[in-house]
Amino acid sequence: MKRISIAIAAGAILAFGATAASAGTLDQVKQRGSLACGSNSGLTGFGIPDDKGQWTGLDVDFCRAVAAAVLNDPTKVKFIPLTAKDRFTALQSGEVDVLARNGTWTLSREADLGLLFAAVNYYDGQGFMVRKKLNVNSALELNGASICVQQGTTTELNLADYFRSNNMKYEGVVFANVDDVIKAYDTSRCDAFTTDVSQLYGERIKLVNPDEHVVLPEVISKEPLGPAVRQGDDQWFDIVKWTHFAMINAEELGVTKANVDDKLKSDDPSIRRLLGVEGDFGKGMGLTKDWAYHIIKAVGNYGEAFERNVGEGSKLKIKRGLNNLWSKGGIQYAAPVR
Ligand SMILES: N[C@@H](CCC(=O)N[C@@H](CS)C(=O)NCC(=O)O)C(=O)O
Repeated sequence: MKRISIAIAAGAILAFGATAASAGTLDQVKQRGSLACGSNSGLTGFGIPDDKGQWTGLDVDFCRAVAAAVLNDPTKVKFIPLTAKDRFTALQSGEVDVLARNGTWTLSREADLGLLFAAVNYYDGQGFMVRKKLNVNSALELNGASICVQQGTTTELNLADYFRSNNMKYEGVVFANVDDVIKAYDTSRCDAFTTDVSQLYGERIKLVNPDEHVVLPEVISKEPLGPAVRQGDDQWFDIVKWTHFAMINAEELGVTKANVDDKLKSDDPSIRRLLGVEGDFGKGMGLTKDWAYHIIKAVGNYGEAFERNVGEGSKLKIKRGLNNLWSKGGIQYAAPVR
């Protein structure tokens, strides 16, 4: 008898332990009054504070959108700078509620690290940058090259795969810190720099003479970048996922930061549901019915966030490409609000 009750008690503690550690993120965020967002702290277009200490970027805006949905206030976000190496542990340990930091969705990051990627807010792929004066026109001409790469990234692994499958050799010049990678490349300690293509454009700006460098045409991997959460809290997973979907649906329906108030009067049933004029689609997630209205009012739709941070309205001038809506030749597609 005694044994059984000890076993039951232990089971109860385990079950309780699991719940306390993982579930209830929404309540924790509400109680704290702010969202802890794991961010990149130096990546133009995705996550970086400007001269006035104001955080900017596509991932930064994503966290603001989550805060708008949950706390009705996009400013209630604490951005926690995380390097490539320490980002997943910070999410696992509960230091951050969401990790929105140019992270690639992979099987092992979900199944082995106990995480879930909630959406893809930027479809990317890995590329190479070289000095123009090297006269290299293709990554296939890089046999024997030295290549600067950051540790703890998918980049490091894809680099090895690419050279192996093309029967080429390279010398990896590897650093844990991105600034060291950039410095090494900029001072010619390596012939090429490799990372996700969006990041090549973001990092090129930091070089002494950005115009002296060129991004090679090959894209050697799939890098679906998106926000991640811990496993074990389905409600929170839904909130993060539907934040992205709300931004995509808003773009598809022509709802923008500027016209969202007018759209409250729209007769279109899809717009009425999205903005909470008809039905209550926030309730099931523990949110108010106008959760998506707050997102759009705060950061705009996905297209607006893209253009402002990485597209035509930014220094990067990246084309929408794969990140265009599915109805406009891209692959951004959201499930419907109904
Ligand atoms: N998407 C890839 C690469 C992401 C990544 O961390 N890239 C580097 C190179 S630009 C970076 O952001 N470093 C910034 C830092 O560690 O502070 C991944 O998830 O592994």
